[in-house]
Amino acid sequence: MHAEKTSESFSKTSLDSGLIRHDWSLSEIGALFELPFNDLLYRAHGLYRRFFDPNRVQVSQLLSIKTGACSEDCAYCPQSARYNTGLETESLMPLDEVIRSAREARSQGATRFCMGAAWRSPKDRDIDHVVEMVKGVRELGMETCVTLGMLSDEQTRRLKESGLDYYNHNLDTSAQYYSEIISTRSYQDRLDTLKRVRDAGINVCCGGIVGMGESDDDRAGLLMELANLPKHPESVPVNMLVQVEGTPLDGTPGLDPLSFVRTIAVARILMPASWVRLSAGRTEMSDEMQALCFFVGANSIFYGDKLLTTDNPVADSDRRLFDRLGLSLAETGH
Ligand code: SAM
Ligand code: DTB
Ligand code: SF4
Repeated sequence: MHAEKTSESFSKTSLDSGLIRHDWSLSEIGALFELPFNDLLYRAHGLYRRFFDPNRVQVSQLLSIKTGACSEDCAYCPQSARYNTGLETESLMPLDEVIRSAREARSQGATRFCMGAAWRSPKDRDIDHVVEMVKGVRELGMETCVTLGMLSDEQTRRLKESGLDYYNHNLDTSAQYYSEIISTRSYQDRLDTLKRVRDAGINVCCGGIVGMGESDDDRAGLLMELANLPKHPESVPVNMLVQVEGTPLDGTPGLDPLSFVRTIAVARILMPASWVRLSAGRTEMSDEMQALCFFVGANSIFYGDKLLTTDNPVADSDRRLFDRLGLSLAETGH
């Protein structure tokens, strides 16, 4: 697969600023979710075409640079020290291993390398190491993203200075449902970190997880929070819960695949110029379901056989899927 810059004519000149709104109400979003399926698909796809080439998908690769033993209690997460998931913990990965992994990801077609650490928040000396990783990956000509938990002003400034392109920090769910999932940090803590990242001039990658037993209103509420941020996140990862044995959410009844497709479609309508990523959970999705997600506006995926600690479709099967759907690789050009 061959990466090409997304054409300006798709991403900029046809941009109709009236379609970029930050004042969505829950009832308006609820009404979108309740549209007849075909009407929703038609609306999302039409808007998608105004902002993007619908046949190009951006590809990011993840690497866990510090694994497990996390102090937080996120009920979905295999890396929390509170749950017995059998995960092997690993301390911060040496720089040369990170660079080797990024080089390998680049050779497979990934254009962005996302490094994740199982921290509540990094220590200042951790940032020294992450800065070196960001610089090294950038030297390979890849976009960089890190997800390290909550940041202080000074840490955010240092990451910006290192040349970091994106910071991933998810809201995870609606403000209402949040306390069912996490008790060790608040929704406001997350919004504060997002504001720091935005104010520092780093691109924001922010989304959430569905399939955690939340209601339709909660999915609408999550998308409302994202769309009503002062600026839409440049990247919006929509994760389907990966159920991991030992976590409190293991055994949660699965979400109807068509409700997942609806969530992607509504995300596309609310944030028409953002890159919407079909993120965790693809190993449980059929090719047909993923094809529908690409149709309604998903235009980014995680590539490679591992997410952070759980499985992802192998690169070969994604290449076959892209070929069958006539999709090719895009770069975001932010
Ligand atoms: N520890 C940092 C934090 O929480 O901000 C960064 C890493 S954390 C693993 C990054 C994100 O991965 C979480 O916010 C969550 O949205 C997602 N995630 C974690 N476990 C998941 C799971 N089992 N299924 C789907 N998404 C998951
Ligand atoms: C995001 O929204 N999803 C990614 C990335 N951002 C860091 C993480 C998914 C993790 C899935 C569970 C695991 O592999 O540990
Ligand atoms: Fe820790 Fe992040 Fe997992 Fe929460 S999501 S337990 S903060 S690694």
